[in-house]
Amino acid sequence: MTASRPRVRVTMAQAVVRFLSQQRTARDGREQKLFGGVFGIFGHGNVAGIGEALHAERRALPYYLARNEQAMVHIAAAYAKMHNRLRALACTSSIGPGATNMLTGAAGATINRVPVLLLPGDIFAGRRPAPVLQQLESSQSQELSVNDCFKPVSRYWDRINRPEQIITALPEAMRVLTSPAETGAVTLALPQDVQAEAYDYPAALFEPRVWTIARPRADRDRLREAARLVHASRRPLIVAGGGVIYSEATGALRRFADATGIAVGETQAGKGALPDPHPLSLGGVGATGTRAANLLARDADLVLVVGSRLSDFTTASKTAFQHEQVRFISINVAEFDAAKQAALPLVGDARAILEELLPLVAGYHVSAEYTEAVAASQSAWRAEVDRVCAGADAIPQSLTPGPHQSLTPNPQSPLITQAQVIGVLQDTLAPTDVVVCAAGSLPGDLHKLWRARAPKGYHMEYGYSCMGYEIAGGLGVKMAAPERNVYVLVGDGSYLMMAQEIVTAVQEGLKITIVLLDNHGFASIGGLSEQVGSGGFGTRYRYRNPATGELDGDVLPVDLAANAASLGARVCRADTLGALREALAAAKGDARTSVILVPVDREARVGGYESWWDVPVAEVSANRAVQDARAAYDTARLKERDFL
Ligand SMILES: Cc1ncc(C[n+]2csc(CCOP(=O)(O)OP(=O)(O)O)c2C)c(N)n1
Ligand SMILES: [Mg+2]
Repeated sequence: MTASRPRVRVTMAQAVVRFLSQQRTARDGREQKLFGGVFGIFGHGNVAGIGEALHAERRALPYYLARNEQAMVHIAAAYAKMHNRLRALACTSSIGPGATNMLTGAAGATINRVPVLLLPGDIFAGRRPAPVLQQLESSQSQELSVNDCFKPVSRYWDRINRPEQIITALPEAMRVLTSPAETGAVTLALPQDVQAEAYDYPAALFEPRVWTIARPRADRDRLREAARLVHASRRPLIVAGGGVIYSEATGALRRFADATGIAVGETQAGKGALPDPHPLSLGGVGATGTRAANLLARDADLVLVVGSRLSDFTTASKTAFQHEQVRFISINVAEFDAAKQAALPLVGDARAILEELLPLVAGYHVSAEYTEAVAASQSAWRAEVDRVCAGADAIPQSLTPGPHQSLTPNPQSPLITQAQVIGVLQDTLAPTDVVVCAAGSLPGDLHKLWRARAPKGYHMEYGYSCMGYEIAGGLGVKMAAPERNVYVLVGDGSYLMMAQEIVTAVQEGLKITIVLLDNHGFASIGGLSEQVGSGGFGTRYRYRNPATGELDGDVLPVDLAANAASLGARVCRADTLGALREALAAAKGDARTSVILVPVDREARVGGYESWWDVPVAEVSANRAVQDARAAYDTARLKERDFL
């Protein structure tokens, strides 16, 4: 009987590519192709197998060349995030360094719970020519390769040692990729000899297949218990995470907040869950939160968490919630996340559960006093944002000018502050525009100051906060939403880690606008270093004059504008807010990718607001500043709670 079922003789790599081109996802009756394409960098580990297959199928599954394998995984992660995890990109690499370059991206995707499919080449399954170029050898096992490093950073990992293994491996890989609860990096290591091997695959493997994304509902008894907790609460707070946005639950959240009067604080991934302006929107919550959100969090007796992993930044290292009897209800598609902080777990889809909970809390509304307090703290916070964005915290520039003053053309006039730049962007950008960011001092400043006016306008990678994500991430966002203007906000440190994908933007005709905030160093970590008593050690650049051999200031003879121009970007420099506005207008009117270099003051930081972050300080040290920092740390840590 089996013999009569149609079979197709293709190589393993051809089978993988054909299969991927036929996968679709559907949610709420809307269907789309799962894979928007494949990014890749070829080497001997994938050029003949996957490379040949992609060439043959290039119309069904477009191929894109990137500059660095880490970056291509960031591109894929940003693409999937922008598509609310309904679409993805695959990434193919050679064996060895090409593969391990993808590890950082894989970890980032898994931690952020966004789907990326990684197809690293692998050493010969047949082993005959071993050790091949770039092969890791082990005296204990011939089974090991560098691709084993992907295991802890992948939600599904497999190595295809025989061509027929993909018949079961590929559906499993798709199940995990398209599961909102399990998704992350999925790695299929493809030995280079097996990629090229032919097999009689069942034709059914290449039929179109639709993966429906369900909206699972919560347990009824738990829902009733949750409603009881809401009814009994006097000072509740909603913490909205990325799950609200992925589930397209922003409308349901707004209806829930409007009906109950409960105010909403947002995590980094959840920013825009209750778009600004809204009378119950408190902005960011936690270590980089607003005073408005953090004061309400401090006194909340009930916290309704929706779609959040409750990272240390969200909980201010478990100091954010100080009410003695505080209870948590956690709506999350992953049971693992829903159970955190001893929450009453409502496991399932954010939108479905908010909709089901709403009628059960009918008749409940917070007190008039609560509503007034929220309104007052919201307007006080708005005033504070305006004050900070107007440059109120600007202080005279503190750079020690080196011999390269030409790079700091106007050392007499004070540098503008990062907060002022954020203020200009806030005024200039349309609600549908997207800001993309990941690491440095920008994420904290944006979490506090940015008013997200639409759910997909704020794209922050803050699960891994990976320096170098920004420009690559901007490309992924642009590929997912070509109709939007994409603004990448990046510090000089992050830029120098991974600027090369500007070339990929130029190659693909993808327009992004990169606002490069240059403060000559790692200002965020510099601030942290000062806080822990180490005086900013190792976080400033230093310039050793080759003529004298002496250290000579901390402005390097490095021209980031020329660097960006050399990569093909249209570049301009903005030293003043007026110049920044002009540069943004010019960038908008130009079809090319632009880099706007903005020198900013390193020391003019946006402060913290009723928040803390647990970074342990040396318990013993000869340094007085460290001793003082440790004493302050010991006091602050007393606020850390165990939620059992
Ligand atoms: C890949 C990576 N390495 C190290 C870090 C730790 N880190 C966080 S922010 C930062 C400095 C970022 O410098 P820059 O981009 O110039 O931003 P700034 O702090 O000056 O605002 C470092 C080293 C990180 N987040 N990611
Ligand atoms: Mg910097």
